[in-house]
Amino acid sequence: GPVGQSLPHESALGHVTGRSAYVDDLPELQGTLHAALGLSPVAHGRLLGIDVAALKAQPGVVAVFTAEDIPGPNDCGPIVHDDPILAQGELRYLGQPVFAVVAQTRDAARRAAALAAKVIQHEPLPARFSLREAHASGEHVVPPMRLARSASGAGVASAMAQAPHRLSGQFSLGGQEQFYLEGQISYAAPQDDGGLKIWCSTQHPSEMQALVAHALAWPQHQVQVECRRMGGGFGGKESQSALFACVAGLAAARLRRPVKLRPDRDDDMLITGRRHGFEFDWAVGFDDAGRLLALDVTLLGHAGHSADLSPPVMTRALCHIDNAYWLPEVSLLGALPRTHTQSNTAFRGFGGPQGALITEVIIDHIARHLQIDPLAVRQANWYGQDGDGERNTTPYGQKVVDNVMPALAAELVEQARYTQRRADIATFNAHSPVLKKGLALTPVKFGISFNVNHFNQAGALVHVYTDGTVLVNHGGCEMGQGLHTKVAQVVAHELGLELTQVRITATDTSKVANTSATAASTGADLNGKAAQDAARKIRERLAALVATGWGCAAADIAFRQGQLHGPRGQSLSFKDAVGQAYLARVQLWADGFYATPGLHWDRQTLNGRPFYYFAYGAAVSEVLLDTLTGEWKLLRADLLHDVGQSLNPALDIGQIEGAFVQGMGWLTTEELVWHPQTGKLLTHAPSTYKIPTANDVPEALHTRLFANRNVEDTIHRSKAVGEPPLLLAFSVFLALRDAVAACGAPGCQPPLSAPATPEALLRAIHAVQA
Ligand code: MTE
Ligand code: LUZ
Ligand code: MOS
Repeated sequence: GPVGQSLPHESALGHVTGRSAYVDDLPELQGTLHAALGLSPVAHGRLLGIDVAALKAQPGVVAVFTAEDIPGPNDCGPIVHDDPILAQGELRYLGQPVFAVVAQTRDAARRAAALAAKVIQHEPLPARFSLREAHASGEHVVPPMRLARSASGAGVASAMAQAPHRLSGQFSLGGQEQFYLEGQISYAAPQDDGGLKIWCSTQHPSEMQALVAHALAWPQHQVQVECRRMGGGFGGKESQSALFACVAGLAAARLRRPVKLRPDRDDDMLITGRRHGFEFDWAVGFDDAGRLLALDVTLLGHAGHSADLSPPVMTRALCHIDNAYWLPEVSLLGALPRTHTQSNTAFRGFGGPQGALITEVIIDHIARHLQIDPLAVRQANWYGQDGDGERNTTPYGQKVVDNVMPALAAELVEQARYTQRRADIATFNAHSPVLKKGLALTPVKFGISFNVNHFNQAGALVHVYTDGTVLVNHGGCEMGQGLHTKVAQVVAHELGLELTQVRITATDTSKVANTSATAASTGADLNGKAAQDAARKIRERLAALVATGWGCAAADIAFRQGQLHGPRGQSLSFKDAVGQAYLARVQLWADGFYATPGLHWDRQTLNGRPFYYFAYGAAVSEVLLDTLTGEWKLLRADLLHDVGQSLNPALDIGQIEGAFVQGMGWLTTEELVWHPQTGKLLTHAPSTYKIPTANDVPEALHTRLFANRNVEDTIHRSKAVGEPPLLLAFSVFLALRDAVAACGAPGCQPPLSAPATPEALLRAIHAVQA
């Protein structure tokens, strides 16, 4: 059957021919108006008034909306309700939407909105941009969180004091812009019965429905949200599509005209948040083999002006500090300082990459201090196997029951010829004063499930028509990752059909209700199971009907290659079975539901089983660094990643390679710069913010799937793939640190922060050469 095959993405042809329609490609309804947002010109201020009359006098302007025009609560925040749709009373960051202009054309709306600095009357207030300063003054979006565990019972301080070696330091890690190719967009159209339909580029249609209804003070059943596909989300459309949906919805409802809101790239980047940058203070105690005896880390995550998803992001960071390692004594403080900047949000990995990276950086310090290969330190610290007593319990109390990390890493060491290349690089560096090479192997262990328990549910609808063709609708959103293809494969498999017999339709709140965000990499796990549940109901009904005729048990009927097969060689086409079922008045459509079993989580103590299972991986990267310019090249990368039993190897390899390159961008070229006085984000376009391009993909990129099968009963024993491989890019960052270290004396510690831009690399090179 189609499950496990490398079938093409359902929209592959549409994507390459340009036929795939995104929201802005939909034919515009007659009378469509266009909205644009007027943005705060200051990072912090008292909002005294808006010269609405001046805006209304601009050519083409039809209406202007401010916070006062919102009938319901002025809030589009996902968890803590502290996110105004339009500024009210206070200006909280430079770029915050303050008013919306609706005009005959997008150009007219944008020209009027560009008068923001002139029409917004305000009194400036002192602004805060520094994470450390905000933390020191106790300004947090939610109270700090603590996670501590002491296997000995004596506590981290005592383990630290007794450790044979100690190191401590600070580490600074930048944020990252999602840079979805299709920007934020919402198109809202009033319906004849007083309802509203919104086409929205979002990972979370149900949340958009709820928040628009909330802002309009309407019942939810009056708002319908649809998303056929996104041109990328990467977490940026999990919560932050809401402001655009609410403004378009408000304008359409008030004007009774269709209204489209599509900010341009610069405004999108000035308005929305991104991956949290972090600052770390760390201290570690270890033995002669580099075993981690005590770890104490303070994590400051850059929340920005509001909470948004920062609390669960920090929770995931704290729950990934361990990465693949047994940490007997650990004490963590996670704080989310509030600053006058964009509110940071979900981005592929959701805090997990930030938490795991600090431990990998600490391990690199330990190895250089002891002058042993960092790989040996990693190997000395792997979690144990099931049955190894406490050595496989995470700091948050979950058991690691399927630790394939040692075996996976060993396989990669062989495949990448790590040991040989380590020796070759040492020889190369000894004879090359200007060009230096670096090598690193880093592991990934990533927990799969939303760490907010109730989000781990999904629903689906499967319709079988009288000609035997199948239409599927489910709660997950397609953002390029191939979710619809995987769900269609699952349904085709259950019914014994070819993939071409199964179509998937747009995600739509009027079909499947109360869905979760397509996020936390759980799309196929959750919606695949829900769709399987629905397809099985139909299969069982068909089997029961046909079994009666054949005088056999329903369970003895197999669905294969478009046929139903009986135990005595009988067969009937799926289409004919469906025809008979219709005439016999058997229901040919069904709903399906799934809730991940076995999860429990105590949000106060940060203890429990937040994850259904773990996904594993490892990467080896080799870089060549020009120590005079700080320029470098990734020469070769070997990726070995665990997707369990793959639903679709081609899609999974695409996700692994895409995530690796995206992670490499985060840690090397993508640098966010805010003006130190005004707080204006200066890097708000591709001209100043450098994402990776095809040229950055190494010529030698070897990606393999680790032969494994999920120990948990996931959909066809597969594992989630969306986020975990982003962490494979740690190997690039640490290979660069390795190359810089080759410029100094043995045991030197390059002071390399992330992103490792050429400037940062040069600074680190000069520091170790001094
Ligand atoms: N792949 C593409 N092409 N585009 C995206 O926006 N988002 C990533 C990942 N892969 C993304 C992607 C993120 S952040 C997540 S959480 C998962 O896809 C979500 O989809 P899934 O749960 O179906 O894997
Ligand atoms: N938790 C999580 C979440 O682990 N991943 C997510 O994407 C998420 N989103 C919202 C709330 N909790
Ligand atoms: Mo992905 S950050 O969970 O949308």
